[in-house]
Amino acid sequence: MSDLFQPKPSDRFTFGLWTVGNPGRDPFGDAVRPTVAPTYSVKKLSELGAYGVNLHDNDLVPFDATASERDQIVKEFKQALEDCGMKVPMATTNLFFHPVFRDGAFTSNNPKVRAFAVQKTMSAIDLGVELGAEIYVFWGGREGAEVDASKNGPDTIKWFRDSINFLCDYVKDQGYDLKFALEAKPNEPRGDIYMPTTGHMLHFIETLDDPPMVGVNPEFAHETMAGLNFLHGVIQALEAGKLFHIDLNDQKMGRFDQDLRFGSENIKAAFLLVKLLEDANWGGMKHFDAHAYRTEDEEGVWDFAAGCMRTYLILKEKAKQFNEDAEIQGLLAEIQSKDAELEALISGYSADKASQLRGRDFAPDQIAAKGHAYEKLDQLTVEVLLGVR
Ligand code: GLT
Ligand code: MN
Ligand code: MN
Repeated sequence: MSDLFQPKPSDRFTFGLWTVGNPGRDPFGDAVRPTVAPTYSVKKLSELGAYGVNLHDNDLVPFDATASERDQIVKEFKQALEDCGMKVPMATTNLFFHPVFRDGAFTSNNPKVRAFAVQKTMSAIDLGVELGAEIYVFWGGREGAEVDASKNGPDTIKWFRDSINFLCDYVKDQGYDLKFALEAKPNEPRGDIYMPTTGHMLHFIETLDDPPMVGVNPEFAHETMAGLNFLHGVIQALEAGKLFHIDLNDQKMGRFDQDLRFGSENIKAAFLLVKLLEDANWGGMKHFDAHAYRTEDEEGVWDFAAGCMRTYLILKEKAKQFNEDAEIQGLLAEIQSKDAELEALISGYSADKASQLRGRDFAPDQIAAKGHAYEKLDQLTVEVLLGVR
């Protein structure tokens, strides 16, 4: 098999400790795999060629650990990272598992819970920074509702904003070099989650005290659950300079949050995503937020992890092939034909341009008569993916 698809740390692939450590528990059934030690995941992932691991505070330090237990755990974990040459580029807070968060964390009706959530996040930020994280993710799994009558809706947005603003200031006050990335999800575990899509988050960010400090962490499965086009969400975030992090996985539309192996379901969408990131030379971490099928044992988990990275690299190679294919590029040049004079006319308003524009005859019926050759382009794309070109 080609070495081209062997992951290397320079590919910047990361996995959450909670992904390869997922024991396969679901709402209907118990764990099917033993829990693995974080230090073991670090070792196994480094052998597979990953760059690093990401974590929630409680993926590493149990919720009820004492200060000295915490320090001992962190010390051993740091040693494992060093031994394996692995990094922790992203960290986050578990604000969803403990029953105290059953009605939300930053958006709980109870001010004590909201304050505890901010306190817990401050400690988790300290932990993340101690481990070297530069991106801090906020996924509000419990920030939602089943009973909308229970909350004054606008308060929930305000509370969420107050918490993020507070934590941004905390980071600056500590002198940390850390940026925040907000991750949207439409539902699950709540019946409905507030600010359910990347688009909602992009707007919310602009209402914060320090918008440049905050970006998004879109997840393939989450936009797909909502029936949206993930690629379009990522494009908008990228164009806005807000793609701080990305959660790669796969998902069938209209299902529960499946977190499937990257590229296992929607190959064309995964291809176009990889092509987008590679063409843009995006410098962020390629983070896999997925887990092995519940049918798998430990060996299946490492097959899953290797598969995520291998598929990304195969799709990267396909993107290169697509970009070098003379027929495809010729077709694209025709499809995306330029007209410098007209483009200048409609960019940047002036009264003179408006009157020039009013005087032009575009012969729309003539333009409309011509097909766009997208059938041909899509077939060529599919053939690249199927390996016959
Ligand atoms: C959880 C969730 C993910 C988030 C993780 C970060 S935890 O597994 O399903 O989408 O990215 O909090
Ligand atoms: Mn995620
Ligand atoms: Mn998910």
